[in-house]
Amino acid sequence: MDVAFWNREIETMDRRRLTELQVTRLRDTLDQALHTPFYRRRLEKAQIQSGQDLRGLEDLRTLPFTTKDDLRQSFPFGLLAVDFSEVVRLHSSSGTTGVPTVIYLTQDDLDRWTDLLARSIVATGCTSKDVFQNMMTYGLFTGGLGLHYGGERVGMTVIPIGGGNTQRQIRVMKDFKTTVVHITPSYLLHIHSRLAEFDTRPEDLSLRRAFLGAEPHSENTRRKLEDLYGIDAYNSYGLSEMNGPGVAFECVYKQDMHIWEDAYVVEIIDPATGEVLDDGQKGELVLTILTRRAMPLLRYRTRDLAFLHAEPCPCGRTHRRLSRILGRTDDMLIINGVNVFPSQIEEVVMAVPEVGTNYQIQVDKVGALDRLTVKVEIYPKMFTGEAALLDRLKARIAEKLRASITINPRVELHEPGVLPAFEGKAKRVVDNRQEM
Ligand code: DLL
Repeated sequence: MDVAFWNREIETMDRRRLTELQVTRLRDTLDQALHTPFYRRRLEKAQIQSGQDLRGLEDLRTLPFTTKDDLRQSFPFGLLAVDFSEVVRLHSSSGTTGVPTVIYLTQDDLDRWTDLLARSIVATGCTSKDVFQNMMTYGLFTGGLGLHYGGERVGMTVIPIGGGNTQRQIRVMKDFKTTVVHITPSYLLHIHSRLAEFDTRPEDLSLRRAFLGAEPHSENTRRKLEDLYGIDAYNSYGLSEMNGPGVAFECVYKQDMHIWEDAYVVEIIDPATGEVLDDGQKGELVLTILTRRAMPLLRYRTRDLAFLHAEPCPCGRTHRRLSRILGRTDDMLIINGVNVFPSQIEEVVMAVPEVGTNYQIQVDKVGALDRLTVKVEIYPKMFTGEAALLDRLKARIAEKLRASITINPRVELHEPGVLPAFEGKAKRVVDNRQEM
């Protein structure tokens, strides 16, 4: 396998030097954090008057976590560590409750973020010869602009098309022979279901790679997309609080995502107790950003559940790898007392060959009990057969789900195009219990 680097020195740095670099950057970050009212209060309580008070990385564990609520309460400027005139860009997410959180970047911050993205893109084997169609939303969301500048830095031809307008996406892919797309997995699934309508087969495209991110997806979904389009798909993880995409990205080996440890201190904690867990143990990902002066964030609780691999990757990069996101501490469904993660359901349905490109999870209250319904779209040809075949398929899917999540769901089979489609992040769970 060909392995290319954007910054070989940093990407393959031995672990001891990498830790030293983290400590130096962490000290600077603490100094910077002391410029904000929020962290000044907190760090003084922890007896930190300057970054030099930090003896080593372990000392970080003595500091309290930062949460999304802290960000909201500090809105708009409580976590800003530079003069506002130094800020060249801000990004924001409205979140489900509507209270915004905002992230600020100086020009240097932006340059360092862009570099992480260039590094990520090159790790997947892309070069300046690629034609890159960026189908993520541009704007306050970080997915669009983040990869846009990363792509330009690598020298790819960047098509800043943004999300939506499927017909135009397909036409542009054909017109400019797009070789790589950046897209949510749900939208890439959806585009496939519409190719025929626009007289296009996957072979008519020049696509070779996809960067998939911004939402959870299973290994089975990746495989499905790779098969449907004949491409390599790479998982990409990030969150606006940590700049956006470019926190962790898969390399050509596609065995989980290198998390860029020169830019982030990574911890996995037990979400209930806050205790730091070892590599290999599943828990909540906690990140400290080391490369942002405008807005430092220390020990930020992402709510994403994952684990770390420490074993070396064949590509030679020394930065540890982050597993696929297994769920979120806040997306677990409790159905008649049983804990179910939507990711478990996705894993099952996407492995069923008859299932097409869309599904939905619905939970209702029926009397005193919860009822789980899993709705899947199946390929049109399935509806031409006998009804008994459909019943058997339904039973087979229900049985596979029961084996994974231990409860019995109702399964509904639908024709393509019936369930809501998404051009950005998908919202697959409809929990009708909350409205009662
Ligand atoms: O979604 C940043 C991003 C854009 C990442 C484009 C990758 C590609 P937010 O809108 O703040 O930022 O949402 C962050 O999305 O905490 C995860 O729960 C989820 N998420 C992002 N990437 C993945 C992924 C962007 N590859 C939240 N797998 C995160 C699973 C993901 N979940």
